[in-house]
Amino acid sequence: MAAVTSIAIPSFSGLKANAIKVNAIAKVPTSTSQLPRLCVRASLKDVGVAVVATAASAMLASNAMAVEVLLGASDGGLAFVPNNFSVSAGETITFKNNAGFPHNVIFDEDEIPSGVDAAKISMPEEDLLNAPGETYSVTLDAKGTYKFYCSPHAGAGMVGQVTVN
Ligand SMILES: [Cu+2]
Repeated sequence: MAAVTSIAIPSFSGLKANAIKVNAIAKVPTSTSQLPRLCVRASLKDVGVAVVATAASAMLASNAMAVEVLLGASDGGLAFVPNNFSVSAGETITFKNNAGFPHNVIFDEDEIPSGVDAAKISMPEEDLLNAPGETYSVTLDAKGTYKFYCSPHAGAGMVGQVTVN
């Protein structure tokens, strides 16, 4: 059977026996080829891994300019660990609760470089770090030697010193 049907339509002009041929496709193919599925999920997964890797790198980079001081020695001693260290001006010092808390960090107003406000770099006197892993961070900009202590344990020798270069 022919796939194409020709229909002759008589012209209405009457003078010429023109015929208009209309070609009609008798059978339209209905089977459309399957479109290939794109691996969108796989692509997104790769991008996600890349983003996580970038964030991890950024964290490592920022940690390079920071010093961590433990509040309370792991053996239970009431001390800053380390209790005498140096940092660069603008470097972040993070005091982290480790053992024997509550602790706090108070800079001695008579033992810091002149012009530095002890209240601005110390924790508020009434505040204490009570929970494990709790932190207090401070950044010192003026070069010199700073002495600090923990109010509850200063009498037990929980004092420290930092030199800003
Ligand atoms: Cu303490």
